[in-house]
Amino acid sequence: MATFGPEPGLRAEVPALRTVPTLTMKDMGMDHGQGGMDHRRMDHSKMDHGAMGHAEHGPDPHGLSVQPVSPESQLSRRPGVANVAAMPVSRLDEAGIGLENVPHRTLTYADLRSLDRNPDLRHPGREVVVHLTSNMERYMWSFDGVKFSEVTGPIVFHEGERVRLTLVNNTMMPHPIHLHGMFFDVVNGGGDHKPRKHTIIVKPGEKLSVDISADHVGDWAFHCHLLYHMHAGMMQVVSVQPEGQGQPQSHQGAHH
Ligand SMILES: [Cu+2]
Repeated sequence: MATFGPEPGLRAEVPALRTVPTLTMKDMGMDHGQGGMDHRRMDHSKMDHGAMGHAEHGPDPHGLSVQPVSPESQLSRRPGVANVAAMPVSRLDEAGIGLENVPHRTLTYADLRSLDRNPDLRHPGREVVVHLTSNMERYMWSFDGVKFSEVTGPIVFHEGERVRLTLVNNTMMPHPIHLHGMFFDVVNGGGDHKPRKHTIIVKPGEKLSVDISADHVGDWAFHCHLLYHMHAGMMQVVSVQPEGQGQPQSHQGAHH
């Protein structure tokens, strides 16, 4: 045992370990019974299209065109995907696994506000959905069930667009997801003072969104910041393509 301190010889009482947390159905994205903001966001009318069909198809309530990088019908067939969360929920108002019943106050992502007004207040023009996927028994980690060494192309953003990135965690671990080069404006109810982050932890069974201003042209690393997961393949390239290249943003909604 070792003690860190500002001078040699200092000793302190070793704090008691927290109780080892037990994961639940909610951590498998199978929450059915709990109330809160999550259920108001569900579209029950589309549930019978199968797992996550409600999230993937057609315009969302804000009129965004939703563009899953990989439809969930393909997801579940991939060997790197042991579980597809049937009912992913927002967990922004939870402190995290193991902190549910601690006696002290805990801060959550829902509590965070930016001190400054957000620089880009546009509503996103489209939504890109990325699934966090795993087969833990085989130590396979990926986005959309495809490890980085096997992806066929980058996730494309267009210069100047405001894009909503929605992350769905189908695994039973929290993942700190990191994008280089641009901020995540966390969609947490903060209005024009959303917290701005480079890395956001997505809890098991959680679905969350961040808005991004794609204002830096180039190829940017996008990966889980647990580096073992990154090395196993939970990594992609976000390619911000210059204006005038590829499909202009204003036309994208027309194809849906
Ligand atoms: Cu990870």
